[in-house]
Amino acid sequence: MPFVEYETIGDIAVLTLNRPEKRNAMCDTMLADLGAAVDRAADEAKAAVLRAEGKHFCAGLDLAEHAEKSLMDGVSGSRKWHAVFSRIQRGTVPYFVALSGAVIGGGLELASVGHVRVAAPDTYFALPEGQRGIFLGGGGSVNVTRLMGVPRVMDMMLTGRVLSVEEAERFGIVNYLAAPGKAFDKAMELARVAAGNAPLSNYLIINALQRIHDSGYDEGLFFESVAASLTQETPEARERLRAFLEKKSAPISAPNGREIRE
Ligand code: 1HE
Repeated sequence: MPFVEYETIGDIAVLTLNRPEKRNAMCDTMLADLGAAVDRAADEAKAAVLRAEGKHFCAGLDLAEHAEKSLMDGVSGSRKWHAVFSRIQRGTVPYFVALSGAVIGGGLELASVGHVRVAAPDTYFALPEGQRGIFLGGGGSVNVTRLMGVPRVMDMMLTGRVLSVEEAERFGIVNYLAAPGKAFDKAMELARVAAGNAPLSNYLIINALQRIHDSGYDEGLFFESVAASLTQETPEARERLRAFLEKKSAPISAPNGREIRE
């Protein structure tokens, strides 16, 4: 059995971390299995959902395996995490991550390279690298800090602070709070919506937005204009714009259940 199961449901690839007896701690084999599943999803799906078997999403790096590694193996191991995670973050399909239980260390680094995070009420987040005598190695210095800022990551790493799901939402890690046991269903619902988007728009959303944000003001605006005109030229865009103008696609409605004032 691979440590990451792969299946497709319609256009959606579902990747399931499957090492619950070790709380889905990421060993080398599991990382390789994740990479293989990510590559399949890129070929076969229009969107992907990443979830985990068992109560906990991921307890981070497999510390038992890590404890035996040489310095050089540690560095190349970290680079392998970066390579696999980059194929999620800057790949061809958007990832919706369904979270529950512990999202610790490398587990949070993994969650942070998804594009949208949905969390059940029992989810909690920690970065105990300081207490373990190690450091982030799965891209968290770049990606977790992008989500919630360097000061909050520093606090978590220095003090062992554990974030509740509400704090994590406030800090920008969690996009959606799901009902108990419903994180996967909500992630699937969102993935189905994204799978219906024009593929080039999705590609640019996941590949261009952050790069534009990272570039200079002028370069960013220039890149945006080029990306906008590229999408506009596709037959899909023309068809979708026409459908809206001919009132064949639904208009956007106000969010359900929220008070709307005139
Ligand atoms: C593990 C790991 C692991 C569990 N590596 N084996 N991550 C951590 O510091 C988190 C460490 N784990 C925990 O704090 C707890 O396991 C949990 C809060 C996640 C879950 O607690 P619980 O009571 O449900 O499970 P448990 O009894 O602690 O663990 C069950 C088994 O999983 C046990 O093995 P067993 O053989 O005794 O049954 C644990 O040893 C094993 N296990 N977590 C190895 N992480 C790219 S750099 C990223 C750097 C980091 O990720 S640092 C954070 C590491």
